[in-house]
Amino acid sequence: MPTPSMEDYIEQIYLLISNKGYARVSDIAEALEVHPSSVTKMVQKLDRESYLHYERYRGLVLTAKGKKIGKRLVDRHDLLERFLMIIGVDEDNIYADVEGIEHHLSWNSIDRIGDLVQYFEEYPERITELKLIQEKNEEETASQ
Ligand SMILES: [Mn+2]
Repeated sequence: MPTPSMEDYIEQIYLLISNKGYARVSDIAEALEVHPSSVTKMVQKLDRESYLHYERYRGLVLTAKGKKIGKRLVDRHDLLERFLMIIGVDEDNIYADVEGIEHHLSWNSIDRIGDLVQYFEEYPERITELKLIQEKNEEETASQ
């Protein structure tokens, strides 16, 4: 299994390739807010562990293994964003919070959160009920 840091790189590389068709070291460095030399080091590690290959003209190419895990990581990120959105987390906090938790949950927890998200998406009136509880709690907090 990739480490949390490897996961961040594979996730970003997968996103860049899906969105732009390629992933350059400079783009990865910018997206992850790290130094390009750190990217080069990690890319070599990911190459050694056969998540990707560096090809002279095409640049970084994910292997089948890299693509599979990359898609899973991007889907996990999206799911957790939907989850935080549904439970009413402020939009400004969502991205950073997902980045903070995504590597630290078991796939078991991710799958069960997936069920919960599906439940709320299939019964949107439950989201309205949850909102009422939130409003009540926020009013109580505000009046304390
Ligand atoms: Mn992420």
